Amino acid sequence: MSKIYIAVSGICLCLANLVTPLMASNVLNNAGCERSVPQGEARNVEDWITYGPTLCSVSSETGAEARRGVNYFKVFQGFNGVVDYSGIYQDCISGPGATYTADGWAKVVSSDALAGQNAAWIEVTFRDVGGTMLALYKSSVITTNELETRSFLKDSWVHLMITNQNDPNNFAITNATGTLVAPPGTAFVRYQITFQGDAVGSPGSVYFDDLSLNLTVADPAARSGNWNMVWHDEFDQPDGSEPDPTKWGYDIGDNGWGNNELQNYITSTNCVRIEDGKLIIEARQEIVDDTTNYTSGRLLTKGKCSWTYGRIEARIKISRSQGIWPAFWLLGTNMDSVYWPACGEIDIMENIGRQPGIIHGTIHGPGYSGASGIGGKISLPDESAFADEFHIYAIEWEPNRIRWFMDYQPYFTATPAILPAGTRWIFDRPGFLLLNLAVGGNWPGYPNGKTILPQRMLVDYVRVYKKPVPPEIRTSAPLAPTW
Ligand SMILES: [Ca+2]
Ligand SMILES: [Ca+2]
Repeated sequence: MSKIYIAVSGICLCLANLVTPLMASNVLNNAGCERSVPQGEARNVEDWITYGPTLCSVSSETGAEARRGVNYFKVFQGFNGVVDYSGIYQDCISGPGATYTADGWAKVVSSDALAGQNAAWIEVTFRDVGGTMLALYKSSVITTNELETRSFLKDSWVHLMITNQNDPNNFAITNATGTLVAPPGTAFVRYQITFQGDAVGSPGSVYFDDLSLNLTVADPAARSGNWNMVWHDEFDQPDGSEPDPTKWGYDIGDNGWGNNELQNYITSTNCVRIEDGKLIIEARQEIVDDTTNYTSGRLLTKGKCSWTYGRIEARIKISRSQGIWPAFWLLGTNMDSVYWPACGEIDIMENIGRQPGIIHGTIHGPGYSGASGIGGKISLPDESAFADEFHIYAIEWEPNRIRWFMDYQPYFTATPAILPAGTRWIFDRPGFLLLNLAVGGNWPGYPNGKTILPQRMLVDYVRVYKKPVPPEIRTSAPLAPTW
């Protein structure tokens, strides 16, 4: 590369101030209804799709009634004189063989208790790429009879387990199980809250909070469903090889890359090589004539491969130590004409050595770059170091939305709505991938007496997926009745 450009990453301006703990592999977004939804704003529940009669039937509420946090979902009927259904749902990519457990919490308050023939439940359905239901699991159904017999207590949160498997053709319960299995043909899984309103407009509402759909299977192929893998590198060349030159080029040099970094990026297999089916990027320290020099590697797909939208993931075992800065990220392909940050930057994974238990995901663009980048972060449940194990770092990038995942756990969502006033969403054009291991820099700080070198970042694979086309499952899948 002859052109020097500013590569960057800055401290996240974290919208979620707290590190998201990985408590379980809950694949739902906004599962506790906590994120930025104005009170009572019907049919606008972040990350959830609302359905039902046009009369307000789903809302996000704020108040002491919440089981956890300050917000919860409130669902009620459409009062339109016919039996109708309202609620919320969320679709998550899945694939045959994936298994889940699912549950949620519900509450009926005496002051607005379910009446008449109204009923509510939670269900999980596995669907093919066209939205057709292949398997159906439901919780017990909350009815007025259940309330009267006190099998469902009023005025307290009740745990609803999704354990009744139903025949998807006639909705009859076939068996009870805690394990929800995606059948052959599954493209996505839908977690849905349903309120069945009767034909006479009976009153009553049900609150929901702390919803979960927990992925329990370990097979990555099942998790990615039938998304089409459009590009990948498994790094399975012989030990000591350079990475595939048709996929990767090198950035080289010691110019500091705009962050006052210390390393000199080189092409030597000392710093970049294949070993045991992994890409190794190694940061090394060399002392020559009392001068400390650092060498490392920086790979990029610039000029070779680029993508707009899709799921982009890598399985990485990161480095550790003060002053070391591993990154897996994207830059816009128009960087040489519009420059950074106008080209846009999506940091899929960054870690700085002094925070061994925190991973950052961030976007940078005009008006929100460097230290003002917008992002989120996640830690492991026991706050152990990410360098201890391989983890899967991914984004799912769609028009007007990017979501970050660590081991399939979503932890941050960026949309145009969260950008600073007057700035633009620029993530609608192609980007190329970068993998690098920096030494020093404004954000991570610099190696000190505790820094251990060499350090390595091991990359088992990088994979890029596109959603099946058609259909776009979020918009075109019909809401199949399941009652
Ligand atoms: Ca909540
Ligand atoms: Ca591999």
